[in-house]
Parts: sequence; structure tokens; C-alpha cells
Amino acid sequence: MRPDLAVKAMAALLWQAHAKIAKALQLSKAEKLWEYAPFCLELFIFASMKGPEEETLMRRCFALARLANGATSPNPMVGALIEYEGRILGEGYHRAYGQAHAEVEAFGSVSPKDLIHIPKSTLFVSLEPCCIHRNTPACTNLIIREKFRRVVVSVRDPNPEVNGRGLEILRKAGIEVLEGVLAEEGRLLIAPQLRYYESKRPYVLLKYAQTANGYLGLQDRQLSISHPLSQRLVHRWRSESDALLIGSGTALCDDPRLNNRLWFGGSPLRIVLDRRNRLKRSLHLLDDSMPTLIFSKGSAPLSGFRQTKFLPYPQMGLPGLLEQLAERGVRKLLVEGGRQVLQSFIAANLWDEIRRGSSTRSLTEAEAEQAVPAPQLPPSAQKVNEFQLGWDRWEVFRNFTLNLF
Ligand code: AOF
Ligand code: ZN
Repeated sequence: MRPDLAVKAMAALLWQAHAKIAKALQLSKAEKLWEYAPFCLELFIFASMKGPEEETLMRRCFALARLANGATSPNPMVGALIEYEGRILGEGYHRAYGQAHAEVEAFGSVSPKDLIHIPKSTLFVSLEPCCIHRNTPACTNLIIREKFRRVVVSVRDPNPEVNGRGLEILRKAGIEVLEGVLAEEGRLLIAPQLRYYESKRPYVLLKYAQTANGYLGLQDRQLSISHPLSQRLVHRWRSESDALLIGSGTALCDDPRLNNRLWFGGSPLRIVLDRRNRLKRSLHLLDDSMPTLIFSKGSAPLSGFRQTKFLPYPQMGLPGLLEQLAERGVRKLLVEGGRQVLQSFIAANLWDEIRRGSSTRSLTEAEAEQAVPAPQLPPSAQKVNEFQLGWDRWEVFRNFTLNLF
């Protein structure tokens, strides 16, 4: 039995006992009030347990939402479940852009015999239900039609076409609405969309690996720093990103493929900043095997590509570049270096998160002479998480000057 239901049952027993005792002792009205004390205490405990119960179920919505990490962009990840008397009747999540919303998936998973309970059920959703018909019909219509008793939401949809209207429509239809459950975590889940609607640019995630003595690598050749498990993790991060950006220095030195080979899901759009038109046709990045954007000087310096596009490097610099990417639907941008590119994002304060892996590997003094130092962490970087993976220590920093968290 659920603990909060057990308390409810206890409170009911106390209530009955109280009535009998009061009658037997023929207590006065004032004395009777005292009899309420234990009952009130139990009710208080019950009420205070309701919060964590809601948080537990909302956490489950977040976990469901994250199952589609990388597949929903430019739309947010969303998870939902339906609760009836402590039982989860159904759950679901928005699986991919253009497909059914989390609420529809959750409702669709309810077994036919449980459908009669819907009018007494609570719908938990990590995001405010939509009230517009775009790729799919408005979720508010489904919720009203099926007569849900209550809707519990973590955060509002930052899309100005929805932003609070979904909740208002539900309230007007007589549905009890609670918003703001685990709002901080809910905002993190939709950080790329919040960043887009707030700043018209993608959420920028800088990632780099450094040696124990703080170097990214050598000037002219690739250095193997990270543990194989870290490489796999980085591919996972690639699968969760819409685009992956590097500078021409890294392209020439490492000749990377910049795709996702070590994790499930797809690969991001490849982006190279090549302001001096230094890229060579023989590089993996110019193999035309997947969508690639090269920001170069003037019009296309090379031709004959199908999936590779050359665009002039924007006069506005990084802000202009990010605006262009946002217009192309990029909501989450992973920047994988090198030093110059990483440092320019940091200098312009155009970053939201930094993931830094520090290896136990060190460079020799001779190697260090022609090595590239890791970027300088800005004072605005606040560490929010760290973990060990093989011989690497990963640290996660967020930019708290940007008003997103
Ligand atoms: C929800 N539940 O699971 C998702 C929502 O028609 P679409 O898919 O393009 O989405 C239109 C709006 O719905 C947009 O504001 C987006 O933020 C929101 N996504 N809403 O109720 C969901 N994925
Ligand atoms: Zn919806």
C-alpha cells in the first residue's frame, strides 16, 4: 500500500474512534475540539506527503522525456503519465519531431478496462500541454474531451503561441491545474528551447578534453587523451545535439569525421568555421557523406557537393553565426574545439554549458613546449556536476550570468 494512502486510512480510523470516544465520555464541545488534534496531525502529514509524491511522478515524466534525447528538435523533449489512486494507468513521451505528443502517447497506452477511471485521474506532464494545432492536434482538446480531473505540469511551454494559454484553457474547462512541480529540473530539460525563445540562438555546449597538466594537445598532431568510455560518452552527446562545430585548425590537424559511431541515434549537422579557406578536399569533413556546413571566406571555394554547403562567414561574427543556425532549426550546438574556437565562444559569453574531461595523462616537458593550452574557464562558470569515467574526471559547468537556470 502507498504510504500516503496508509496515512489516509489511519486518519479515517482515528476519525471513527474519536466519535465513539467522545460519545462514551460525553465530552463537551471544547473538549471535543482537542480530540481533533491527532486527526489534524495525520492530515498534516498526509498533506506534506503529497508534494514528494508529485515530485516522484514528475521525475518519471522527465526520465520518459529523455528517452527521445536528440530526436525531438527543434521541439522540446516531453514526458507524461496518468495516475489514478496511486496506480500508473499509462505513460508515454514525444518520440520524435512531428510525431504524437507525450499526452497522446500516455493516453494511448491506457488499457481499455482502465478508461473509465480517466475522469478521476491526474495527468502528469513535464511541459504545459499545447493548445495549438501544428504537426499534431492540440493536447488541451484531448484532455478536456477525456475529462481528466487534474493536470500537473512542471514548466510552461516557452513557445509564445502557447506560454500559459494551454493551462488557462484547462482551468476554464474546470480542470484542476498545478504547475511548477520540480520547475528547475523541468527548465533544464527544455533549456535549448528556452535559450532559443529568449536569445534567438542555440543552446551552446562547449566540450573539451585536457591532459593532467592542462593541455588540449599538440599543435600539429592529434593526441589521444581520453579513455575509450569517454569517447563513447562524447558520441552520445553528439547524438543528443543538432549540430557539431569545430574550427579549421582542428579539421586539418585531427581530420575528424564528426559523426556518431559509438552510440544509438543519429549524427548532428557538421559545421566547420574556415574563415581563411584552409580546408582540403581530401579531409573526411569534405567527403559529402552527410549534411555539412562550411562557413568560409567569400562564395564557395570548392564545388561539386550535394550535402555540403558553403556559406559566407557572417560579418556579425559569432552572434550572426548563431542566429543563422537558430533559423536553420539548430537548438543545441556542441562545440568540440579547438582552443581558438572554444575561447572565442567563452570571450563573447556565448555559451551555456561546459563539459571538461581531465585525463591522468600528462605531457612531457619537451611535448609541452609545442602544446596547445586548454581554454581559460571564465569566472561565470559554476560547477554543477562531476564524475569519473575510466581515467578521466569529467566536470560540468553552467553559465549563471545568462539567466537560464
Ligand atoms: C505538448 N506535448 O509532447 C510536446 C509539445 O505540433 P508540434 O509537435 O510541432 O508542437 C507544437 C507545440 O507543442 C510547440 O509549442 C511545442 O513546444 C509543443 N510540444 N507539447 O503538449 C508534447 N512535444
Ligand atoms: Zn501537445
